[in-house]
Amino acid sequence: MNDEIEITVGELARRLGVAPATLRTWARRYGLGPSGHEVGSHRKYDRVDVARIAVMRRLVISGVSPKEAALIAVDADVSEAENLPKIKFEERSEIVEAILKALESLDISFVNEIIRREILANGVIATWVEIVTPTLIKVGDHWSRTGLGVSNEHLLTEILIKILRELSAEIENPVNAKPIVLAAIGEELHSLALHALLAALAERNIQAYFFGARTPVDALVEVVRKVAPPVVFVWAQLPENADYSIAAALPAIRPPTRLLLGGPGWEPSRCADATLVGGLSEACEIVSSTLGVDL
Ligand code: B12
Repeated sequence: MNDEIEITVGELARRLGVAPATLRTWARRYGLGPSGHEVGSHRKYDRVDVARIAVMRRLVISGVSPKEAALIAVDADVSEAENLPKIKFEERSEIVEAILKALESLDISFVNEIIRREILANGVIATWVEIVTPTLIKVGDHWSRTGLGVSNEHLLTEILIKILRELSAEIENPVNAKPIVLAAIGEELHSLALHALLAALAERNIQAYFFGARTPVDALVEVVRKVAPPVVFVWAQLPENADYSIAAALPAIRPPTRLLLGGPGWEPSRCADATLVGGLSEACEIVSSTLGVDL
């Protein structure tokens, strides 16, 4: 850690997304003020001050009263990141709100920490369904209502991809001899649900080839010919990307490749030649049962 930092109340306010007036109140009321050099009539915040204010802010974001948060922040051992007080949430919706607020103030490490902690405690599926999906939907709704917040969408995407990728990095003894295939079809750039599926399958030791965004039907046909995967899972977030030609295009092989479709882009009435999957948990169950693996 850099011990040399010294910043003004204005800089700290910008960095943490807290109003300068709030920082002054925290200093006056709770003794969480700057203790660095005096510049003119103002002191600057040093590294320890900044770390304490960050602890205070995160606790307040997560619903702890300012008074209680200040008591914890003043006493916190801020010498190492792992010593920082752990934030407890009462409700899942509080976590979603905390993530949204943290994104607003670009507190990437906090978003990272919450999501990783949830996955560790409750697994990929519960975290994706109860925390990540509602957060993504809120971020998307905010953008479509106001035209703002695209940066939050990008930030959250990058954080999620990094976490989910790490979880699916290495599978030592996969239960399936042949990996399954995961792809987003046509011009589809939305691939997060596929990353979630890859990580949830990895938790179950199921291995997959990840083709990600904008995979053409021809490429999937070629892959099926080459490796005969037991399952091909195809994601379409947007209706214009749902390419229904995929069902007829996949080569008939023995044993057959099972085609699973996921995402709101698919129109159920046009998916008779495949299995349309409604959620992450269901996707894992169908993949497992197709592979003959008990969950
Ligand atoms: C992140 C994001 C992006 C990122 C994608 C990054 C990436 N690598 O994936 C970026 C910034 C690239 C992006 C781009 C665009 N986006 Co966008 N994006 C989103 C956002 C916020 C999350 C997408 C996501 O991952 N959704 C997956 C889950 C969380 O959401 P869901 O599919 O609705 O979930 C339901 C089911 O699918 C199911 N489910 C959830 N998870 C899983 C997992 C599995 C395995 C299964 C089977 C089911 C399942 O449960 C949910 C409840 O029913 C959504 C908001 C939203 N509501 O989804 C907008 C959203 C999808 N985007 C939208 C738009 C318009 C765009 C752009 C066209 C914007 C533009 N003008 O450029 C482009 C299109 C790019 C393209 N050609 O594909 C709109 C689509 C509106 C529509 N229906 O047509 C949305 C809905 C935002 C909004 N509210 O308007 N986007």
